[in-house]
Amino acid sequence: MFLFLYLTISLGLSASGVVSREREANSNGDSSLKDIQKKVNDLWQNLLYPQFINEETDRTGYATCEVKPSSKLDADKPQVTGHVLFKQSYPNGKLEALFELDGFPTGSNQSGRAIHIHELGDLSDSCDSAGGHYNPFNVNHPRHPGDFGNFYSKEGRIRKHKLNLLATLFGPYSIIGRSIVIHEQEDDMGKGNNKASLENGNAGRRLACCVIGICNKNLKSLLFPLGLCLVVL
Ligand SMILES: [Cu+2]
Ligand SMILES: [Zn+2]
Repeated sequence: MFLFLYLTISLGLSASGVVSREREANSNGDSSLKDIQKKVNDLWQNLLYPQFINEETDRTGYATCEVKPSSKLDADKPQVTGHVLFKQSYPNGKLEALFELDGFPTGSNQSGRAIHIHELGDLSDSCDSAGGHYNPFNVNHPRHPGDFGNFYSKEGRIRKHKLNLLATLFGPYSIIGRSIVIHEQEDDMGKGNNKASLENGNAGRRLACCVIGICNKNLKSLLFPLGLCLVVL
């Protein structure tokens, strides 16, 4: 009887030991997979944009796009200038952007203006050589990562802070080196019932554009103090 009890207890104990060791092995497996994913991401990021994950920085990526008017515009069109600033913490943060644009007409009843990320950072033919919408996943407009929607100017200015954007500064789908285009007209958000609507939102001519580039943290920390967009310029 005692022998039976002894055997039962010791079998039970060793079985629970096996189970907990298995659990440990599984969680070790999960965490080592996560480690590998993180190492691959870091390696990729380090190769492409080493300054984003320099351990001495705050592991936040900053980018800027200095907007200039298209050189192809007629003289009576708005001459839009300004910048779009981006901020994103590495590796899993959502992109946020601050739009500060000037030069729109000051009258009331201004139409909305579409702003998008376009595929190419090529401004050799001004904004016209920036290509179509950046569309890495081959989807219809307005589901492109750089479809920022419509912006409305007040007294000739646009000031807008957008959070949780789909676009990213990091990895294979980074928007660094691509362009931003500010359009003359409103984006129909894919509801125009024609082919162009699902490609570009029928937003009309390109008023202004710029190429997105990595920028220095110090300037941007002035522009994004404590993550708020209190503009110092
Ligand atoms: Cu566009
Ligand atoms: Zn689009």
